[in-house]
Amino acid sequence: MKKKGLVIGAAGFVGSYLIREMRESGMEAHATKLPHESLENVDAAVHDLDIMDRDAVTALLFEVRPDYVFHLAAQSSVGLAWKRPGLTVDVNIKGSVNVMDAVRELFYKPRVLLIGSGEEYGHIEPGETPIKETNLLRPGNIYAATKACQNMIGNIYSRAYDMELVMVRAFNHIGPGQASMFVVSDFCRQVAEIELGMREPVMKVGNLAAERDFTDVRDVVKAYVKLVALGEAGETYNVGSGRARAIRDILDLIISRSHAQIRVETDPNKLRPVDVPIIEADITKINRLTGWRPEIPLEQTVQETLDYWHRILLEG
Ligand code: A2R
Ligand code: GDD
Repeated sequence: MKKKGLVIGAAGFVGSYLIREMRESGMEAHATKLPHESLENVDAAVHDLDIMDRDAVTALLFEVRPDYVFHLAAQSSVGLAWKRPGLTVDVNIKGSVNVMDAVRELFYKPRVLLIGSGEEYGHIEPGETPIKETNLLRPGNIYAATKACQNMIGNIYSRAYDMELVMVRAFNHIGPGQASMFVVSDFCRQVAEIELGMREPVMKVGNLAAERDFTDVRDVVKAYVKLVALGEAGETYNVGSGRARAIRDILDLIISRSHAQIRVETDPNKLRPVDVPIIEADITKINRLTGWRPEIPLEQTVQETLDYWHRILLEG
């Protein structure tokens, strides 16, 4: 029998990629979006849902009765979390608890994937990279703290109520369609704007010394589909590439794809009050369980993201 999967928060970056992967793996797909969002051209039944409305989450779960739930809905920007801490806490903690409570009330036990972040590890001591799931969490920003909290509550619910909750710590994921508030999409958009004569040949950047672990979103959603079926209840799995890259090297790679003469300037607005120096995943745990490892090279993702911005900007 076909498994039924429900993606909560599907109108963001990851959602439509995940729906495609679910369909390819033979799942029936349901997806939610906020009422003001649009989610078109996806092969899924689409429902409106605000996870802050606890009763609405319960009603939808009773209506859809999914075998698998992918909980993506979040305030997902580290940068925005500094400016909107209350909103970030509400959506990422209270909203997630609403989802867990609604699942708990069901008359059966769906398997649920809670998407957290590599940012949960925060400050990493020398010798702790690549970082394992068992490492101490020292979140260094508000977004990271909310995701660490979701992870801890997920762990508690899973054991206390014998629920099938599986936690993910996703490291930076990138690809065509990502909002330009995230670094790779931001840099690619700026280069495309320069090439199309829409801005001066000057790129505005933030902290180039940070090192982050980047994975193509299409690889990330493959990991999610494997983990929702195979992940052990109450366990946490890193999803990343296993290799950190300096943001400066990413910038150089993106600029090297352009013929334009580009100058780079630091924009103080893009610097964060605190920016963890390095985040790099150890992906042994997920690899041992599922055989997953990422396949798409960074160079390909960067090129496709540049092409994406050219297309979007030309379409106006
Ligand atoms: O904030 P918006 O308007 O972009 O909507 C986001 C949505 N969302 C909500 N959905 C239901 N009820 C809410 N109260 C609520 N607040 C926000 O969740 C957006 O459409 C979606 C999350 O998508 P993105 O922000 O594009 O995140 P992405 O990159 O798809 O990442 C998926 C997950 C998130 O949990 C991240 O924190 C994690 O992976 O890295
Ligand atoms: N956005 C942005 N813009 N970041 C910049 C820039 C810039 O111009 N210049 C340097 N950076 C640095 C940031 O300071 C940070 O160290 C790094 O690039 C990555 O920033 P983002 O792409 O904004 O992502 P993030 O790491 O803060 O968060 C993303 O990854 C997390 C997983 O590690 C998001 O997708 C989160 O939702 C996700 O959990």
